[in-house]
Amino acid sequence: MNNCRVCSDPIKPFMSFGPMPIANGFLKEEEFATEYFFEMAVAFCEHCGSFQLVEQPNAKRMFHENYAFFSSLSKYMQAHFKAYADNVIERVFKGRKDPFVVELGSNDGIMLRHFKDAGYRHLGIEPSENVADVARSQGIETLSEFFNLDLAERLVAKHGHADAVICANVMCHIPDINGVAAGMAKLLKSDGVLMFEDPYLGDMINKTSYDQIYDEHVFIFSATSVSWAFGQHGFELIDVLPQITHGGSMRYVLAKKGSHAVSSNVAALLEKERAQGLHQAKTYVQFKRNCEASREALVGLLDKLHNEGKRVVGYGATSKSTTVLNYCRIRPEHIEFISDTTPIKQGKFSPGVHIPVKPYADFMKNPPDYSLLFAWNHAAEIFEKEQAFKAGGGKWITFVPKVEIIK
Ligand code: JHZ
Ligand code: SAH
Ligand code: ZN
Repeated sequence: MNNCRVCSDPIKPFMSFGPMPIANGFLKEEEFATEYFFEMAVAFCEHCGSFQLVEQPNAKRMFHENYAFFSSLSKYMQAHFKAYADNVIERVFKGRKDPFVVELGSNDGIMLRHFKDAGYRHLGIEPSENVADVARSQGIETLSEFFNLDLAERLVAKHGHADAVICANVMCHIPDINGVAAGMAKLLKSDGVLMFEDPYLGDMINKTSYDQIYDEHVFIFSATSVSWAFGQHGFELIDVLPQITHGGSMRYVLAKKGSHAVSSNVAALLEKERAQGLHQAKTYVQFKRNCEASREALVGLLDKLHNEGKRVVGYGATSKSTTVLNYCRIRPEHIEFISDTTPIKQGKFSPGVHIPVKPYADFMKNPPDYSLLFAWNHAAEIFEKEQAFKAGGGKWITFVPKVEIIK
């Protein structure tokens, strides 16, 4: 029996994606034999509305000195995090004397650099040493530790309380959400603000974007579940701001109960989630069916192209692609290689199914007939860059919201 990480009620999985490797565990041939797998099953808690993995691998297996995801590789995400930093400065810092901001999962400093450049007191908490080193080399204050209640207490003793705690694509990675929320309550000033954004459950359900589910994403949040989880620790949701990043995200703004005015956006979103049925088990039964249909369509298309002798290459060795490749059991005969701009992924093999990952230059040199867009969340940026591929007769395949060859 498993219990909900938020409210402790018993939970049971409604679906399993099968054995999964570490999503960012790109590996060498000699490491194939000892590759780690876990059973990737998901559950929905009807009591508090949280969507979560049943089992998550240990954090140190995922986040370490060879972490493969570097935030700053997307130009669009750079612009997004400049706007996020501006939003924090405008909303929280105005009228405060010498404000202090802490960011969890600050990675290579993509957001924190704007606070540093503007001369604000800042601190990044980033356990993956290699990405943290990139930030440190640019003068961005960064501590390589996992955030938890104990660290929150040490931070207060050393730096005092924070005016703002911010994160993006981090909160949904941490299994001990009650420890983190208690840590936030310790770390923030009584009128401090917590802002975080993560892939949004409503979008994942609408788009059947099941590839948001992988080892790192222990939760897929909704306003309902965030409000429940943080409500237990004296917080209330004071605003919600939808984002288009990562295929549909939500930025949650929280503060200690009664300290800030609550926007009408909150009640409106909670109502919208009920109307969408995010609180009902039957929504997830349908989601499972949609995932199965998506898998069948993608495998059918790749088999057909393979039989026709077409060359297919994957675009973007994303974390998400690990779920798609392993759940659909896609093999190297379907996809020649995956093109990716991240040096640490290149020359290695994709987790589980072992498709070679090659530098972007290889895609340019010998463009395939079809390119399977694993980085579909970056489609606008990629299509702008790849006009020559299309002009030369190349075709894009996507699988979100449905499997299709893009006309
Ligand atoms: P991208 C990661 O997810 C992991 P991933 C993590 N769990 C999370 O939540 C989000 O990030 C924030 C490459 N690329 O952003 C670079 C190109 O090759 O979709 C990356 O390897 N060419 C923390 O891994 C990958 O694609 C390009 O033009 O799913 C993109 O990964 C562009 C734009 C990207 O995140
Ligand atoms: N915020 C960036 C990076 C997201 S990647 C962006 O949106 O692009 C997720 C990051 O969270 C990783 O760099 C990982 O090392 C970090 N992380 C994981 N667990 C953490 C924890 N308990 N505390 C702080 N950071 C954590
Ligand atoms: Zn629960």
